Amino acid sequence: MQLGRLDHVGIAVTDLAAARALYEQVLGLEVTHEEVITEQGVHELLLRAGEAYVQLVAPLAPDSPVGKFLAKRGEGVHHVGYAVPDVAAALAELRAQEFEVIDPAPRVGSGGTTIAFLHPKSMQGVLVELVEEGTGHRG
Ligand code: V0V
Ligand code: CO
Repeated sequence: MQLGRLDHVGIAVTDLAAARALYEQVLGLEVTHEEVITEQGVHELLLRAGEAYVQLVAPLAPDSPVGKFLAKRGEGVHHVGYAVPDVAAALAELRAQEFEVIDPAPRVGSGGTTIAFLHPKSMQGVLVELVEEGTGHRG
């Protein structure tokens, strides 16, 4: 597995506007991208923090991954995303090691990225996302 830089930290929030105000006004970060990603059940905001992003994710429905997380654990760090050059290759490598992944095949993520998730139960309690840069723009 060839991991690149830390791409983003995903933070689960109930109120996207309140979270945005906090990150903009208190931490001074700037929103560079906003998207509703129906397939993942999230409304997200990306804020640039140096070479990485903070990804604020609010659930589109209570039975979505972030909706369930909020109900069980409340607001907080939800996942960590790492850049990889090739998500499909990384998944094939993990499969060869019989490592538990959530997504058997890559999915479409924020700003046209290609993504896949590794299960928190196999990653010592942390949901890990692999992110391959796409042709889209995240700011
Ligand atoms: C759940 N658990 C977590 C967790 N979510 N542990 C650490 N971090 C998380 N984020 C724990 C939960 O506390 C339970 O532990 C156990 O896993 C089973 O949870 P559950 O509530 O029954 O939920 P499941 O099993 O239905 O689903 C959990 C998984 C699901 C992780 C499989 O959330 C998933 O598929 N996530 C990947 C997709 C996703 O999160 N999308 C939103 C971000 P106990 O109680 O058994 O101990 S989208 C995104 O980031 C995008 C688009 C992007 O960056 O581009
Ligand atoms: Co993410």
